Amino acid sequence: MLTDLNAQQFQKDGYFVVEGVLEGEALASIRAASLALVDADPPDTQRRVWHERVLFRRKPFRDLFRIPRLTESARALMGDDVQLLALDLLYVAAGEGNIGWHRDVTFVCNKTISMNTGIYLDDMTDERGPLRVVPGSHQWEDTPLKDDPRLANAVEVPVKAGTAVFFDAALWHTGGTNRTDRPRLALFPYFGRYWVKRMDNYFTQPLPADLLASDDPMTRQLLGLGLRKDVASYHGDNEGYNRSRGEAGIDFPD
Ligand SMILES: O=C(O)CCC(=O)C(=O)O
Repeated sequence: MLTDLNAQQFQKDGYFVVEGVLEGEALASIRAASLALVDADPPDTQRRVWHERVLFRRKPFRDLFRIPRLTESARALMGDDVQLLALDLLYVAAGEGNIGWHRDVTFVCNKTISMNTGIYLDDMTDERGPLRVVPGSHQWEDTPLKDDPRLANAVEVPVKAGTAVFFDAALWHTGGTNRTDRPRLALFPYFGRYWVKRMDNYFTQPLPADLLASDDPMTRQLLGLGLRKDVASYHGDNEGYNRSRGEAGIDFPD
């Protein structure tokens, strides 16, 4: 799927585009489930984000784990011990937008330790306000200010529906204004190395039973439930070593 060259490009520019991550039935059912959430909201909502607890209660979002083009791309760009740290759905109403230039984490490393992903549910025409990024800015120490001259280097990423834009979480970016008369919808799976954990119990408690009981090794790793065989994280620990330090029945199933 992705090559070492692609990964090098990602490290250099701070972002990488993968087309066709959501297609056909997968795209249609995620769009429908997203629009149902929008419809349940007050009609004057201008912008809203739903997090993974809400989304994982709906099957089309749980099925994301069955899309190798997403999970394998994330693995290739982030590392073998990739984990899903969050999943957001973003809605921007017709006529609304521009969140302003920002980065998602404010510290900078010489390797990516967490990465956001915009999967756009509609064609990102100029009117719909595509993502804009400043290539290479993930290596800069400072956060973007409105009048920074380096913003002149920004590029637009006008992708087709179902395309994923993976970006280092420190990359300077902004979403454009939605100048259409339709919602602007995007999913944001946020990935990190396996040893970068959330501070709360986001995944284990609210996780739907079928995800918690999944025996698919990649799904379990992405949910932080266990590393795949022969994958090491942190200072080289594999799942066997992690378990040898824990207690069966409490830290992992018997
Ligand atoms: O709307 C987009 O394309 C980017 C959104 C974003 O950066 C954010 O919500 O933090």
